[in-house]
Amino acid sequence: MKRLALVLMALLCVVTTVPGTARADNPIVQTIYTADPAPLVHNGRVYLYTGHDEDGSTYFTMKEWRVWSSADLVNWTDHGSPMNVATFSWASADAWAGQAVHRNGKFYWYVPVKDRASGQMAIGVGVSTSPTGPFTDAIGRPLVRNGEIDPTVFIDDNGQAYLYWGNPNLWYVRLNADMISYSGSPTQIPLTTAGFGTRTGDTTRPTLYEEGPWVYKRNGLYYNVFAAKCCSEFIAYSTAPGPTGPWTYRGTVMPTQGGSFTNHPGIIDFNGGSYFFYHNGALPGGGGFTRSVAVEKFTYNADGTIPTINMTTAGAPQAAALDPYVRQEAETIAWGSGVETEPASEGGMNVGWIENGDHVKVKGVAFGSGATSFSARVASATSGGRIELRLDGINGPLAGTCTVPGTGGWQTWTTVTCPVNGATGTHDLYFRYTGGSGNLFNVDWWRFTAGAGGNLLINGDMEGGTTGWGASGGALSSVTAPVHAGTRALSITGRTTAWNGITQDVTAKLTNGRSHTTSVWVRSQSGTPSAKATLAVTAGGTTSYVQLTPATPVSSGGWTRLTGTAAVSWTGTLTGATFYVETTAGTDGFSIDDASFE
Ligand code: FUB
Repeated sequence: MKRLALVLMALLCVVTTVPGTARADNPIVQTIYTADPAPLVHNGRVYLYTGHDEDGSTYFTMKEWRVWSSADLVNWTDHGSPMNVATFSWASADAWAGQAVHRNGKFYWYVPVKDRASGQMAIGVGVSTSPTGPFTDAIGRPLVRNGEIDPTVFIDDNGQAYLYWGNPNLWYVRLNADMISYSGSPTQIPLTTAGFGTRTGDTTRPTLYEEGPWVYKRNGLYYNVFAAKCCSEFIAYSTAPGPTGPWTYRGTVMPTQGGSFTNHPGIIDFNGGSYFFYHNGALPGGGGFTRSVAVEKFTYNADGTIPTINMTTAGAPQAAALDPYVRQEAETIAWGSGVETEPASEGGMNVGWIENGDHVKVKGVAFGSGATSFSARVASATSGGRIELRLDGINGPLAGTCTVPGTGGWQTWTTVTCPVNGATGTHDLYFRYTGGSGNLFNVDWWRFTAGAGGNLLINGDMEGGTTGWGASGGALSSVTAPVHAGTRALSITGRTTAWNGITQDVTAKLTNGRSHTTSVWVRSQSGTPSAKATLAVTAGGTTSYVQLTPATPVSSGGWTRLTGTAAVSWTGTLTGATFYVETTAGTDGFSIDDASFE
């Protein structure tokens, strides 16, 4: 992919010479070509399942699927490829358009892939306990096989799940609760012009329905958003009063645009906004077989109809600022130029193939009252180079420079740290990589350290074991799994009352009257208790309690972020202040990770 990366770098060099030019954030992945987006909201993050168009393809040459995730719709973390054609021993090729759903504490990923025995396209189902995989073949054979493609899965409010798919026809079947078998036979949805619009110029296909259905329900109305007409496709939709119809054609969602003769829809609601995912040929070298996934924010009309959505290079607005004081993956990228990613020996992915002048942009980084140092996990089989920390542009103010040494191998990791100045407030952060010729170094993760007024918690990422932390009852321990990020989290067990929590003394850190922003990730070990972060402030002989975050249900299936802003003030002499995470009721054990109190 370096060829694409180099072209991108050249393009961005041109862009950055124009003062004030808004930096595009669509397409959302620049390191490879991606297609067929299928978003899934889970535990406060958007997981995005895509295909991968091989470089220079002249057909839908697709060997693997990829997963990305984001908490803000702008900075996307690369989770690599947790499923590929070889995952399905019975499949021979064509890792085409699928969708993943969450049920029974598992993630089921339905995909079309070529069945070796019949030579026909079939629908396989991968399963994993994690949204990022790895996925295994759930049943060891096709779930359904009729030569048609593009599965979408919808679980109705009553628990009945439906699998829809098809090109040139449109099919559905009722999935059983196990999500890997079905009842009844695949049934064809009548493709009437009333239901799916009128296509002209193709007597074999009288309606607009082509492929790529995306079925969901909103406010009691069932939607089927699909790729219409060929070719080039546009995105259209139909609605129905029930999951099996009757469908009524409602018109265009996204006109034919963007330099790819296919398009493919995926729709979610996330943090109160609605988002439409699609693909186009907008990256350099892009086209019908070298596509890229993009996203736009939209608002439903009052009557539930979908407005016409146009492709933009700006993409969706950032849904939440990024916290630089917890470990961030180097492969969390708003826009990358010249770099690629690969699996890292310490887990996850790393950014690699870094050459002089390459850069990565991370958008909307909330430095708050200021960072004092920057650390990064790096490796270099050559003699390393430098990471320049620039604000708001590749040539923006330099907040620090970290020197990366040779470490003896591309996966031989060490942590480098350098001082930081002038990083306050919220900025787009540019990592500008410099050095000699050829590949310089790899980066696995990074983190800033706050000065006074930054993260007031010691060991907020829990990587230092239980250092700084205590428990108000129960047993506190440092655990290696599950973790939210990094290699350690804190766990409390043996709680006998709801206020038994994980605590840290912050008496020396408080300033009377200051407002504090809190963020902490929580996961229960059983049940779904509501958790909250609280500050107990003892002053003038009395103790008062400041609720730092709203009480939020947490589950054992994944991590939930508690976040909030609260002012802290007191009267008299401050004698004690304790930050703690507890539950509102019950005694379920829970874990916390990546906490900041700023
Ligand atoms: O990506 C391969 C095929 O192209 C998909 O299955 C279709 O939806 C179209 O996007």
